[in-house]
Amino acid sequence: MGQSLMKLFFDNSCHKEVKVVMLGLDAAGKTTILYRLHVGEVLSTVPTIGFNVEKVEHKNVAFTVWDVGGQDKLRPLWRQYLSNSDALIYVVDSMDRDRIGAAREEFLAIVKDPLMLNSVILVPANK
Ligand SMILES: Nc1nc2c(ncn2[C@@H]2O[C@H](COP(=O)(O)OP(=O)(O)O)[C@@H](O)[C@H]2O)c(=O)[nH]1
Ligand SMILES: [Mg+2]
Repeated sequence: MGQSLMKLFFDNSCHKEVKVVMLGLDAAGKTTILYRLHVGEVLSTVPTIGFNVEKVEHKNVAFTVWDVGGQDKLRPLWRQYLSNSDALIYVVDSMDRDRIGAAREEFLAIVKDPLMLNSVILVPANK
């Protein structure tokens, strides 16, 4: 999946520095994906309070990836991370059928935001 993410960004961006924001409900797999991209392995994770941020270098492009906590009380803070972002990775846990509606609502709210106007959007169905 890492390779396909990189390909998407290369096809859509001519920046040398790319800001990527990763959102999605808690436990969707955002932090797992971040560290899979950053260190190339799956690490064990704990629920993210606040955010994790890592730089991922690939072919002279520096991706700064912001992984933002997804618990319901943290979701109102998501839009604060959107300014100057080039891409949104909205991670969905495709096995979490009970919350697929909530994941959809949060996604629709975030993509309506004017700060998203110039952003590439990727929605991986995880797990
Ligand atoms: N089976 C499976 N488990 C996953 C996958 N991605 C993440 N997880 C597990 O789901 C839980 C939540 O993952 P985490 O990355 O912390 O989710 P986050 O809250 O979105 O950051 C952890 O126990 C992960 O090991 C996946 O692709 N498949
Ligand atoms: Mg997390």
